[in-house]
Amino acid sequence: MAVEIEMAMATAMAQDVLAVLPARAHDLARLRILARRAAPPSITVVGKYNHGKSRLLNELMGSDIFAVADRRETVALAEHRQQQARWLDAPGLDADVARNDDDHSHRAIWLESDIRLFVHAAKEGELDAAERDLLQELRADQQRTLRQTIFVLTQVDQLSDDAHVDRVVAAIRAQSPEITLHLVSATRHRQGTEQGKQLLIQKSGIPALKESLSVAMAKVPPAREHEANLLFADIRNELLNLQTAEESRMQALGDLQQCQLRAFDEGLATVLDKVRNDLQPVLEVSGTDPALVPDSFENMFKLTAGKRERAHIQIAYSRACIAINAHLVRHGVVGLPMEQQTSVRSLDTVMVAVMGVSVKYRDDLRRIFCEPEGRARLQQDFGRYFELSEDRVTLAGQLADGAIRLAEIAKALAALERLERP
Ligand SMILES: Nc1nc2c(ncn2[C@@H]2O[C@H](COP(=O)(O)OP(=O)(O)OP(=O)(O)O)[C@@H](O)[C@H]2O)c(=O)[nH]1
Ligand SMILES: [Mg+2]
Repeated sequence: MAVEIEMAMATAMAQDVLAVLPARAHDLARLRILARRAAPPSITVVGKYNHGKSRLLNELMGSDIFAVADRRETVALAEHRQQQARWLDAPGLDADVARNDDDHSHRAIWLESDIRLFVHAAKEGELDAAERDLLQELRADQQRTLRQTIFVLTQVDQLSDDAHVDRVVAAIRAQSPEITLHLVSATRHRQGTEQGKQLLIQKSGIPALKESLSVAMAKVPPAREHEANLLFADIRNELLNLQTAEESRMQALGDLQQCQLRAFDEGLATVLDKVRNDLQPVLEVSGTDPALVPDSFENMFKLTAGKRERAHIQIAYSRACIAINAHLVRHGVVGLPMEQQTSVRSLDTVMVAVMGVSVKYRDDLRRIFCEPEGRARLQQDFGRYFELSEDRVTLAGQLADGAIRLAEIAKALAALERLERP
């Protein structure tokens, strides 16, 4: 596959993971670099400005590639490939001086490098707080990722005598007992090289440091393997934890949804049973039903038996509505959905939407509340409005969001799998 397509695919897959775990951007970028397992080891310098980082790299490479000066010199990341290594010269760390420089250093230390040369100039004496903190962080990182840090005490020729060197070394050891110190003088190395003085070269500490570097370089391939596995496992575990949490959240929401629905349905059935029983006396009538006898013109303003009966029917119907409405309100069914609302507020109730407004006779009550089809329709129609109530819609929305999130997590896991085993 063409390299460009491969890279585009890797980017897309990383995006799938990032969509769920945005905080893993750095780890994914690092994995991207680790994907090129066969690339030469990247060696970078870490330390405060003017401590001799660039010059140290030049001595190690044997050529003056990086700019050296007696002031703040390196301000961006520079790299050079030589001797099966990728050498990275980074700016000095001094956040208060220039933030951008620190970003470059940060990139070199945490993203690009396999091996870090921690550089500290001997004439500065012991380490300051920022150096100690960084060293601590690098040590912790080495334990976790197996990326190595080598401590280099530079410019030792600047100290007056060996006793002075011993004092500085002792002070640093007291601060950081675990570190192995490499005492180095770039100046001596240069002089020794130019003048062909082997003793001076040896005394410069550069050959010993080169030795340590080649040991460290040999450890880079397994370290990269380890680090990549570690990062993949970390990310996968985080995704799996999210998945488990999301699944149990969904399960709980689903249970709640079921439980609420059952309570609504069963409660409504109980209310409708009671309504049916309460209606029985009203529905029983022997002989001609007076409610069915229409009023004559002359009886228009008189209280007839028909009118009284129809009033009874209305009262019974109202009672039934009140009982049902109490149940609806208890379960949060309080109004019609927006799209069903009319300009006549009194008609904007679930009760009217389901039952209509024309209940006049005993037959109407019987049909609506007592016959199986009528009951089934009430159960179904009120059930539908229950699902349209605010809380139920919110709950359904949460479940839908959860399903989307679960799909995103599954996609991220699949993408991670493919990134790990392309
Ligand atoms: N005497 C002596 N001077 C050195 C040695 N190493 C570096 N220097 C001098 O220290 C100064 C700073 O060296 P650089 O290598 O530019 O320092 P740096 O750490 O890269 O500095 P920035 O790029 O600003 O962070 C230069 O003048 C170097 O010549 C050394 O071993 N002995
Ligand atoms: Mg420099």
